[in-house]
Amino acid sequence: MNFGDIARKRLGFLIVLFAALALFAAPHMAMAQTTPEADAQSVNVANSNTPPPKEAEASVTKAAPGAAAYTPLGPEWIKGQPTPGGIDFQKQYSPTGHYAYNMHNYLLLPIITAITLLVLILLLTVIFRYNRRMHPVPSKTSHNTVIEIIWTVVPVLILVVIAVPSITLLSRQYKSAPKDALTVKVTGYQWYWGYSYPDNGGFEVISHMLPDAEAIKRGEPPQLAADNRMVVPVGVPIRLQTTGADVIHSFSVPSLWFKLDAVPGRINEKVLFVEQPGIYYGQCSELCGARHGFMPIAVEAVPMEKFNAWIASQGGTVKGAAPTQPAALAPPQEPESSVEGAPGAGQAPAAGTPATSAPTV
Ligand SMILES: [Cu+2]
Repeated sequence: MNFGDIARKRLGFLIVLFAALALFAAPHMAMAQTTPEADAQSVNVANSNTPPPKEAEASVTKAAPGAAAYTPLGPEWIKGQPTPGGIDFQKQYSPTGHYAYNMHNYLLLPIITAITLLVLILLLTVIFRYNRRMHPVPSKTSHNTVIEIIWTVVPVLILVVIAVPSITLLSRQYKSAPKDALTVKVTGYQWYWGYSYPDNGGFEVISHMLPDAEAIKRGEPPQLAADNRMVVPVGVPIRLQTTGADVIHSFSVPSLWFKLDAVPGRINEKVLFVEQPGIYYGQCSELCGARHGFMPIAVEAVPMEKFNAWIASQGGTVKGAAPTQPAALAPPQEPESSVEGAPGAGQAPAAGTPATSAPTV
């Protein structure tokens, strides 16, 4: 080996090293580029130290005359949201979520780790023990019945061990809702969400992303907070139906282990079950156009009495109660947000749109 060979090898090694460093550093650099304001936001949200917004200010629902009082949950109730630098699943707040989370962390991860380590050890053994220098005369062995049976049976057993909880999880996710479950219909629009309540008079709540400044003012995470949340009762199965008004969207809330496509011309259905009162954030998870990144989902889970009060504040009818006069229904909401500066419906993002920072598609 002459000097040129060695130099070339060293150079190759250095290039690989720099590439690896660059790959590792890139996400950190990107994070460092966020504005101090954005950093302050995440700190605020993480600590929830910001004073809760005035209830009247946060309330964007127009209460029907004589309706029971309803106030939206404050930021201290935020439970399902991404955390800076997080690599794990979000904390789960539904039975299916717990099951899937445990299966991932206590079954799949250990198996993956063990297999990876085993393969690594085998590779290193081959590289260092059976190279030409250490082991000049190679073995001529071509069969070993015991080893062949082991490396066939053991993977089969591993797959069976994975298959049982995996199929259980699948069937749990597709379990249909009980007959008396409350139905909530989610419609994806370009680019906002509509939540309608067919069991409660059929009114529809239109939900837009809050402008960043307004979200921070309310102590909520920017780009995840919405002007009108999807309010649901806690501790009961909800028959959530999704459909798309224009293109395919996807209704996804990670902390509730829920993701369902919203497809034009058809209804998809899945059970949503929220264990604890709180606010859970999600996002549209199907590329749906220019403002795909700006149609967050905010689910507010509240006890049944509070949910009924909310229904009343929307002019809807409480399930099982005597229907009120149709005239009492609140007028259908405009697709435009009631919050000043919130992105309106159907507008493509223009340069210098005040409400948003750079899209992260
Ligand atoms: Cu969408």
